[in-house]
Amino acid sequence: MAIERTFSIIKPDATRRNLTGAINAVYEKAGLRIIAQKRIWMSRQHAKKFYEVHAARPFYNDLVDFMVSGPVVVQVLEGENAVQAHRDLMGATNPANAAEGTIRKMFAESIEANSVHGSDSLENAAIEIAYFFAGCELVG
Ligand code: RTP
Ligand code: MG
Repeated sequence: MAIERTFSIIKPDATRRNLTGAINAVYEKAGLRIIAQKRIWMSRQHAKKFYEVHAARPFYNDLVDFMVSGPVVVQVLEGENAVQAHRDLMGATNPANAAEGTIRKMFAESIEANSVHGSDSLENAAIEIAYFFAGCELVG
């Protein structure tokens, strides 16, 4: 299996409840290495651009409001098959549908305030990593 890098966000509902360490422990226990990490408060402009792919969806404005409602922790995770491995650890978008043991099952508050973001493809991972990090900030 290939060693990949994926992009992750610990969302405002999780930072507010002091869950950064608990979520990072899930990643590290599963063998994903946190090779870059910073806590930021996204501007509305930054969040709107990040979620532009969802601009036509009914939840877009609420999602942007939520993502700028508090600090987030943006991260780059590295490991075997990291994109899919991370998605598997996150669980379904709606925590009501998320499998036992997944981050969203354990921690998410709602379909919107669902604690974590993860890239959905290797191609998007590269785009999202470059949107938040300079190459020199990735320390593998
Ligand atoms: P993410 O992008 O955050 O990793 O989550 P995802 O792939 O599982 O879900 P996606 O369809 O890409 O949706 C992005 C985020 O929008 C919020 N959402 N709200 N109110 C709603 O019906 C609704 N649907 C999605 C969630 O925060 C979701 O993670
Ligand atoms: Mg998504």
